[in-house]
Amino acid sequence: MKATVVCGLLGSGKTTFLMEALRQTKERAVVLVNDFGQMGIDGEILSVEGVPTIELPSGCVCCTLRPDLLNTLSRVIEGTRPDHILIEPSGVASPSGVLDALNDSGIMRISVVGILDATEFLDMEESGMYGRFLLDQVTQADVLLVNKADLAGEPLTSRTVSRASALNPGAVVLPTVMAQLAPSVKLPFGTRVSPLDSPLDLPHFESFAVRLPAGAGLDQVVACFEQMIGGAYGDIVRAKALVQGPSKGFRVDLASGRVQHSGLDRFIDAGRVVVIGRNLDTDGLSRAFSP
Ligand SMILES: Nc1nc2c(ncn2[C@@H]2O[C@H](COP(=O)(O)OP(=O)(O)OP(=O)(O)O)[C@@H](O)[C@H]2O)c(=O)[nH]1
Ligand SMILES: [Mg+2]
Repeated sequence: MKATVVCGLLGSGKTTFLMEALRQTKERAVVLVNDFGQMGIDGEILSVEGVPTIELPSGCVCCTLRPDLLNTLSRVIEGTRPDHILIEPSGVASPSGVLDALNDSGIMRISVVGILDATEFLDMEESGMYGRFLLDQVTQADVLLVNKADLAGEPLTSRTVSRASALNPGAVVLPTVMAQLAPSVKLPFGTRVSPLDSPLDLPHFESFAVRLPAGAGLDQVVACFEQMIGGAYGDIVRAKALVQGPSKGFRVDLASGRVQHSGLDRFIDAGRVVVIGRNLDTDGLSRAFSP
């Protein structure tokens, strides 16, 4: 049995990578996903691919949820015995913390995919805003995807690839669009010793989550997310929603400072919105998404 840990900051493209990887694989796979925020969204998006997906409760798998991660792993290992366990920690988990927890799981073959958002990685590093936490995202990866190359453009993507290679000379570093790896790129699997010598400071964000009222439309959610980019409702770094349209569900994302939406080719269980950031105007958000 082997495990892949897919790391990256909020909205960098972790779920996008998993969807493509799951489409390509013929292995018996199970996904463990740990969304930031009280209402999971990624689990439902991933289950569209027909792969068993287990949502870990809200919290961080590298610290407070460590026992939940280990219990879930042992249930999966003893129960369905898949070939491959793919883990998407939340965008505020430290890869070292997750690897440290995996050390106790008995899984010997582990690969870490790190996803960097090419539109913002260099600015973030220069600002020092995430300190050692950001460095950990880069240095623990076996394969680093410098993602969103289409949005960043060639010069910025190349500079980000160079910087990532300098920070982690042992990693395979590749520019990607939609976190898509060529099938010829094989992930390396090996044992990983615990890299944690001292705990990392994790970024702290607030989150707001709400069920959408029946009849809430895609246009309303998109408009509200657009206002967030303009500074409404607080300092928002990530927002995501599942919205039921007349004949199918839609996902709406605010990431990398832009709003995108796409159809899901199926109905969704319950429309919901999750907003992540600082200084959130929760009253304003409640009003914006009320009937
Ligand atoms: N244009 C563009 N959009 C991308 C790319 N990769 C991902 N996205 C979009 O970015 C948004 C966030 O992608 P996700 O895969 O959900 O990101 P994530 O890291 O799983 O997000 P969290 O789990 O919330 O931290 C979605 O709207 C994706 O379609 C890319 O290479 N180019
Ligand atoms: Mg995700």
